[in-house]
Amino acid sequence: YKSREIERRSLDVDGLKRSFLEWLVYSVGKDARAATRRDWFHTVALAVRDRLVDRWMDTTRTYYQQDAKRVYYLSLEFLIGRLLTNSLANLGITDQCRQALDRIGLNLDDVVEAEPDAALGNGGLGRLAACFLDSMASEALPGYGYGIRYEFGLFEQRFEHGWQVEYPEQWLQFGNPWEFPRPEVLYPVQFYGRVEEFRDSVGERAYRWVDAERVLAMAYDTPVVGYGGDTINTLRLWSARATRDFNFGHFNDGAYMKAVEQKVLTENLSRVLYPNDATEGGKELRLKQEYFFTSASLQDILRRYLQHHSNFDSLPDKAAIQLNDTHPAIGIAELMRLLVDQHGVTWDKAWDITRATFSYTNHTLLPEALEAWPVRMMERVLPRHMQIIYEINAKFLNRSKARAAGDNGRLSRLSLIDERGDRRVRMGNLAFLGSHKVNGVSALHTELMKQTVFADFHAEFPERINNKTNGITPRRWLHQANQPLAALITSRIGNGWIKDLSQISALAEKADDLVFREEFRRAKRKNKKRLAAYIARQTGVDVQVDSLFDVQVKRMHEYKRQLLNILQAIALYNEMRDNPTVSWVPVTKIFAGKAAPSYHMAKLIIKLINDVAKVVNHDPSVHDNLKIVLLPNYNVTAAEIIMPAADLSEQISTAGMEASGTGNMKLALNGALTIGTLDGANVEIREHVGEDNIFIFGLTAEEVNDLRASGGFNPRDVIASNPSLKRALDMISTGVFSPDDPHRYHPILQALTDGGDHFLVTADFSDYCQAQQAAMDLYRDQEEWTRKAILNTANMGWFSSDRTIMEYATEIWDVHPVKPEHPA
Ligand code: 26V
Repeated sequence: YKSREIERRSLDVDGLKRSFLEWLVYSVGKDARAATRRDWFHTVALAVRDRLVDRWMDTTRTYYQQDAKRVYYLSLEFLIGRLLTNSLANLGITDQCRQALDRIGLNLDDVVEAEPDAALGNGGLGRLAACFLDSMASEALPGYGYGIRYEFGLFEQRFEHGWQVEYPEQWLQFGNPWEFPRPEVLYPVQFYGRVEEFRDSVGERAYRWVDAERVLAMAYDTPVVGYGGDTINTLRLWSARATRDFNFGHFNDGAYMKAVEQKVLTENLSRVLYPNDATEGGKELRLKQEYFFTSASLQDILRRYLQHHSNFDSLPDKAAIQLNDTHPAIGIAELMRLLVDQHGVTWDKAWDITRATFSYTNHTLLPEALEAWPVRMMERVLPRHMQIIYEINAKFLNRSKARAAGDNGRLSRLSLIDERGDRRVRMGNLAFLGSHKVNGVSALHTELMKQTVFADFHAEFPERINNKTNGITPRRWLHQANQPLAALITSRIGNGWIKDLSQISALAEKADDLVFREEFRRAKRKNKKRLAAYIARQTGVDVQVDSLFDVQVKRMHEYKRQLLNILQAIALYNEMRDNPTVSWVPVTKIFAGKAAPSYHMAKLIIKLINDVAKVVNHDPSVHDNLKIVLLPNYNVTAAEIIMPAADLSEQISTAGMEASGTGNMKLALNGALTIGTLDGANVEIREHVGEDNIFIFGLTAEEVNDLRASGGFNPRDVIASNPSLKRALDMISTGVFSPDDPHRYHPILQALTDGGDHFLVTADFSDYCQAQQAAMDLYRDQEEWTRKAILNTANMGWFSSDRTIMEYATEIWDVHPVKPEHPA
């Protein structure tokens, strides 16, 4: 028995191999001859999981014993992707595992491919949460992620006749070896009902929420392995369960079937991730999801706190709760409710505790993405919370009245309730008011927060807004995803950069080293070959490995301007056809990204890219000098293949609209040069890599603002004065790319002309084309290009999410590293 226990922890090749064979038989229930690739994945994952458990428990126990201050990252999304490569690399047993599998006649890379991609998020916000989990564990910070265990992650995207079609993403279909169900960690969460007033024991007015419906939240824990494997934190995801009343109630007259039906409906709460990252306003199920996971998480946090404490005075010294956007902002009202209604804390004290505990990150300024729940709905679904929000609002506006000095516009803008039209609760205002710190995710975005959405709040609380520029984990995005480059870097500067990315700056001096450049190119070429094979498999298009890989990968959104990119591609296509004897730099335009299922314009842009690609890719007159591909089903796993292979990184949003971007960081770290606007973190990337090593174009945020304000922009004039733009648009409007339906793109053309071109595609077109030309010209000079690419990689150290997370830890959370203690 004892030796078996040791075997479970063994990290050497023999021990791993024995574990694999044992797991395959006794847990997966297959013999080696019958085992599928998926069986082997489950086998290896379970055996690797064994190697985490002791250290996971040591970590948790140490936090408990030291009563350490914890940080709780509340997020409706965690885009974690696959975990096998990640766990092996962070444990440092990739080679041993590869050899052990080798001895069984298996290839680790094939086994890895059988893991589904955990896509519990839409895009940047969800992936940021996953990078933060990795960084918290790697920095030994006592950090917990809290979210929802969606049964269906972000939809699977396929193209049918060039149109996006959505399919359910059934990532749990074959079981999830990484999660530990905790059927005993169960909290009730209520909805609907009404509020009753009563007198408490000392005769004070008090309230209770009665006649509500109950749902249970059940925990599933996933270990989060830090680099080196010493700290292993927890991601706790909640799943909706019907209460036992449904299971064991007695039923008359066929009520049994009804009850079971009700059970299914209740459990729909955690069924599916909302696939929209802009508007889902007014969807009751979405509000219920938000409250469901927030309430369960807060109950869990208070339970943990109460193990060591008998009152709530020191809650802010023991718990920091970070709101990832406003999605969990209802938590502010919920903590007030728990403290005041359930634990008898006075209102003022509860409010001080709440504000000292919460902080809030804003991720977008897009008005349509700012959550505002109809008061009527909130009253019905969460009646007690609505009351609490009114109370918070009344106290706040009362206090502000003096300072507002008759400026009623200001007061109505500060209000938690938007009184225009149907009344709505402004969740951003609630999050701001209930937090001691509020942050933006890049320097520019934070500045714009102060000037726009939160201008009035900023005047009221000038210390509250601060910046925390986003980052990415170098473990997943360089060490694991780009093994050729990672190995090259380590061969020159050692492996300290994996844990401390600032060390990567030592590469800068290698930029002039011809041998190093050659090896850098070789690594890039290897990655490009891998991507080319992937493209061929996914789309059937053959691309030239030595062409310039020009990459735009991100959600499909008008503000991200995939349209600008495809228009430039059409213009380039025309130039190539007009001048067939010129020796063109071969270009491969690579797009990938999902559109929200209800976002018709974004879906039409997808169809346009596919239509243009079809024409261009089949036109012999461009001699393979231009290929366009739109890869289906962009997700974390696809990104891991794409990022290392890019030469040029497209970050071309309308200035002022992209809060930060994080794909921009992944691409630059992997040695792509950026072509971009001065938007989001592009501004800071330029500062770090140097303006000679980036292609900046277009209107600035200020110019965009002025242009829109003056109303003095006529896209028709711009189009008329730019023949190549006019020609590209004429080709679209005359059906060159859609002969079967020449009017298909009318909505796009309309938006760019009569629609006023809100995203300033036409305004930035000419400058963008010039920047593209500069990039192509530079690409001819492979030495110079490589030099700049190396300088990009070398100067991206600051964009590690380790840096970001330590800034949160010291400037917002006051949370400190805790080294796990391992019993002898
Ligand atoms: C909003 C909504 C609205 C209701 C429906 C569901 C839903 C889901 C997600 C969102 C959040 C959108 C905000 C977002 O993802 N922002 C991105 O955050 C990244 C990390 O900070 C940042 O790099 C991107 O620039 C920003 O667009």
